[in-house]
Amino acid sequence: MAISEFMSSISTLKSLLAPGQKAIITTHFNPDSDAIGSSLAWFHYLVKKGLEVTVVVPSAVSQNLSWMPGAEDILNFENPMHKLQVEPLVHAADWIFCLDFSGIQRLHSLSPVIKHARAPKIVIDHHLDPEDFGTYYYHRTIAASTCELIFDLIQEWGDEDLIDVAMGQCLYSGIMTDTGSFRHPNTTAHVHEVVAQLIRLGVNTNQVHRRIFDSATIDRLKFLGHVLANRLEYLPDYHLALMWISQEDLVQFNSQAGDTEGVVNYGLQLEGAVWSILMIERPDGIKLSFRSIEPFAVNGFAARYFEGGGHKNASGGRFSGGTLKQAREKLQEVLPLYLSEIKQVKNL
Ligand SMILES: [Mn+2]
Repeated sequence: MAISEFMSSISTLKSLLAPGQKAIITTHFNPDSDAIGSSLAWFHYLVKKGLEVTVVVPSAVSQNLSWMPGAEDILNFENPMHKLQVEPLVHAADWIFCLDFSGIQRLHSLSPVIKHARAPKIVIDHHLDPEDFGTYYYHRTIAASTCELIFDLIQEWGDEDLIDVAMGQCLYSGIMTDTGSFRHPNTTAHVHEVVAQLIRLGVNTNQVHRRIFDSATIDRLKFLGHVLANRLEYLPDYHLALMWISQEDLVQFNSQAGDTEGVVNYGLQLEGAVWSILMIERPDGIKLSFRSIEPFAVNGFAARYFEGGGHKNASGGRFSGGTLKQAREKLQEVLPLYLSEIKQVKNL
């Protein structure tokens, strides 16, 4: 599908949305600030348009995002009490909005429920290579965040006046985090223009920043200290910062949802590092995060060797074939294949 087709189909959607209709908004597993921020901003927008809206997430909302207006009503599919409500709601829905993910598998155990629903699905997202599971697409990989897209879409539909401070706080959250607080290469002039409008609207950006980033528990800070002191290694030949976290580490530091968020970025602070990899041992396998600096792309590496993918400079992956040690061995095996590509970056 070409982007132009995505764009034309979404413009017809506005006239089809009507008061009294039922809508579900869903987003990816382990939802981050962009996932929750975009879902809640869109939730408030649709409620203002008179729709009956429910936000459903495949796994828990982390503590530092729970202040967002509307977060208290989000249904978590991993919560047995919530799970019972989800299927009838999805069944009754007129619309299903899929935000901040491009592959249906990112819904994990919620994916069959959404996949088999009869309602048209509207994908609003900025990840690469969207799968063909939606009816309508508002998809731009140039966008730094889905929150930016939500702002653009509301503006395109002429409803900018409906954006209030509560929605602005949600939107700012996702824009701020998905741009790494406005330092990643995806931080375009447009990003700053959108943020300028949110500030004019009255969004207290300093407060949003503190709520999201300065909300660590003592366990989380000690956990971070432990990872940096004992689980970080630099491989100078490959300009690679490598970190790993075992199940034991997670238990020892009482790690909560969201505690490992952003840890991988520390690797890029090393002078000379071109990329950073974090491996986390989860009950269902080894989860990997990849970060890189321009122009080295990690999404191809993640896709080829670790069942993953994502953005050019920020990707995810998994290793389902064994232990943390085996994942490291696999990495050591494939690294030499990338040597010339890595060296090229350093020459620039
Ligand atoms: Mn995002």
